[in-house]
Amino acid sequence: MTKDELYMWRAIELAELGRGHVSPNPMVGCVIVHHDIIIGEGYHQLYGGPHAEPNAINSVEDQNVLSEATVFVSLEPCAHWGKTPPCANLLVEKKVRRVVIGAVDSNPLVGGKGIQILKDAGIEVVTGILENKVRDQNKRFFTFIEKKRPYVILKWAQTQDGYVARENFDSKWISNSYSRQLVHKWRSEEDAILVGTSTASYDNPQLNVREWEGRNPVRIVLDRNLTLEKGLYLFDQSQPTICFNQVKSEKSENLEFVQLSRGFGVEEVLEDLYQRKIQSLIVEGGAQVLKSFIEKELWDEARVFTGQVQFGTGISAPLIKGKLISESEIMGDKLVVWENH
Ligand code: AOF
Ligand code: ZN
Repeated sequence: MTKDELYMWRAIELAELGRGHVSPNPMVGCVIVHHDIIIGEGYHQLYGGPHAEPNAINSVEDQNVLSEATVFVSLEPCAHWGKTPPCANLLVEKKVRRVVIGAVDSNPLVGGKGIQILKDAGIEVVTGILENKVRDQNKRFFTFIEKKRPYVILKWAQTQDGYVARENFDSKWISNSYSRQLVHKWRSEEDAILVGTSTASYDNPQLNVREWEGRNPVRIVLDRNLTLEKGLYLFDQSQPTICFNQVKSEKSENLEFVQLSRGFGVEEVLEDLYQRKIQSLIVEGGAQVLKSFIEKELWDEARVFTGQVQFGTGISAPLIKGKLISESEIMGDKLVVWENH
């Protein structure tokens, strides 16, 4: 690892402290180094609050040495007047000697303009240090900005013999309670969670975070003809819920019916969620809905549990082709994570 990578690693580590508090902004960390000693650190702590760079600059005791210092920042310093003044201007004002950047900010308000401001001021700029790490850390932000849709995570549990449910939708537990707890953690990490009509009606899921601490995602249910019973947990208004359909638009507290008029496909759903600034979505089934995301290539990650049971017959699990990211074992269940490439 080079010195630049080492300090960038620290910036990424700092950025991570913002996870869960800065969305829909990216996580960003900043380290200031003078003669090989870290003299300042900061990160973007809270959505709407100061960015990483001013926090790091303010932490430096002797502001006079900034002109000989190198600033390591995981994301390109911003060039726009947003909720705070442009960070690139701040670095120019402080006359820092060198700026090392992880990834370019794809936000059209920034997109290279921050780098240009620095270069125009005669500051030495290096980019692309641990870029993949930074992009992976902020995969939701980058997918949302670049693909104009939420980051999509598919999740399902299948039996040893490849079924996600019995023909009659009976017997919903395939994975063990530890795996299910992990799923609750995952729910707390995403903006929204989606299920189709069959899953909503047969499983009557609550789609909240019960077995973990954290905030509930927005619940999304697809019910084209509004045939779902209103007594289901999904309609109890206990957390923000959107029901996409082709019948009506109607809004009450925590429950919104949205009529999709242009079509009822995955594209239209994701388009609506993008407009609502939902950056990430976890799709929890059923098989038909999962398959439609796969068919349209509108997914980023798939997390597949294989439990220890066999059904012999039933509804087949989706088939997925992607890059294998990890394989692990959770008390007898197998968990495989795929990435779409
Ligand atoms: C930086 N440093 O630490 C972060 C940046 O609404 P604002 O003013 O907070 O601006 C948000 C945008 O600024 C966000 O979409 C992204 O492009 C950039 N985030 N930039 O220089 C930071 N968090
Ligand atoms: Zn900024």
